[in-house]
Amino acid sequence: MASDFVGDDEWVNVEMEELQREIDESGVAKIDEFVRKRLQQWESVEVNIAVAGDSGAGKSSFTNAIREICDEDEGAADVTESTTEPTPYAHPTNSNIKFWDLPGIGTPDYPDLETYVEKVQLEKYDAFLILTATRFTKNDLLLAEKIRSMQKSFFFIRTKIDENVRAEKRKQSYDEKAMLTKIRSNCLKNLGDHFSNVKDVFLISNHEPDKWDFARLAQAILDALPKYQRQSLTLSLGKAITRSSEEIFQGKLDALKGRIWWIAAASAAGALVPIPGLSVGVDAALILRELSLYRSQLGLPEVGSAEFVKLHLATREKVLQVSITTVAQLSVFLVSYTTEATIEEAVRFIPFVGLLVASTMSFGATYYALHKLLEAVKDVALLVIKEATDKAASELDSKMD
Ligand SMILES: Nc1nc2c(ncn2[C@@H]2O[C@H](COP(=O)(O)OP(=O)(O)O)[C@@H](O)[C@H]2O)c(=O)[nH]1
Ligand SMILES: [Mg+2]
Repeated sequence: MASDFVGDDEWVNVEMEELQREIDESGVAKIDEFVRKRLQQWESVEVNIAVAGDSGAGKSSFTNAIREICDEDEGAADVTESTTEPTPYAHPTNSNIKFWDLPGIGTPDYPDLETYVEKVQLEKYDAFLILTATRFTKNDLLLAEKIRSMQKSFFFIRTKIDENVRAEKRKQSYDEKAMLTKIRSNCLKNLGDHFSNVKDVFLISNHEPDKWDFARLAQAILDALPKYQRQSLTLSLGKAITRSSEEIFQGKLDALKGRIWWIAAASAAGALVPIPGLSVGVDAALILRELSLYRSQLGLPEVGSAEFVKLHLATREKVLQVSITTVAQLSVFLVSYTTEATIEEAVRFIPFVGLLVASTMSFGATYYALHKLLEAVKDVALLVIKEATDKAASELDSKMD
């Protein structure tokens, strides 16, 4: 299915034009280098997310949770002391993605909203998270109004839901869903008439980011960002969040799919490295590097890692099958497929890349190989996720027994 292969049609057209311009300007010779740089571009896109709210709201804990680092780790935000000035916390896998722990409004250095707005420089943030562990304050609302007037995105977040759930569990009439609904509607009441969308309120626990609205929040932040920033944050999110949300998993998959035709173009432009056993040459180094990105992005455990060792034998074997690192292994993997069908898919790119594809076989073969590999890694990743989920469920069951 053609539509399956290209996630974001409109953007592919925009990007193909970008490539065409580059060819017009610099010729074909430098395409390889251009594409390699272009594929790394997401790592240099800056994203600044502001995390606001009173002291004790869970700001530092949130910046740690979303970055998937423990409160005790190096680079973790301190959850024992309050921030006195905006402090950036970079994502461990991408230093251009920063979560800013903002000081509370009403603290000595920031006595009121006016001083706050002046000192904190709201313009520089791409989205705002407003946290509370109890009720949203007047200052929270004023800040949200201010952000809205700047036409930027903001989200209201109620933290420490795990504590509410624990307390509720002690009651005989335990009903988690009803309790969450009540907290949500209390938050809305508390926010007043100006902010009345239920979807804008997120109930989370920073200590259990796989539960409640944490994944929905991560997705909402992504949706609020422009294309390239969204792609950058999507590819920077860690394993736990990716596994806890089908939507984020799919987002990663789409971002990876969107890179394939670029690599096929680079491969076609570069010198061909013939793979033994394949009738056409593809750029094996490019493919292997991309495959390694697929594995890490979709959360496959490294061969030999503690997580890998604990997997079922059959799953381990599947992980091994896609943990290809040499040209010979790649050739064995690909030789079991026939290429014709995908070459047809690739034809739509020919008007653009035709110029540089003296031998179109290389474009088609690379394009095809990467789709097969991504598909294979996806299947294994889903298997690993399912196994992890099943294991967690049975551990919970045995605890309850
Ligand atoms: N149970 C629970 N405790 C939390 C949560 N978020 C933060 N905390 C705790 O609340 C305290 C204040 O959190 P912190 O992140 O430092 O808040 P900040 O002052 O807004 O930066 C710390 O002891 C955290 O461990 C949460 O979602 N659930
Ligand atoms: Mg703090």
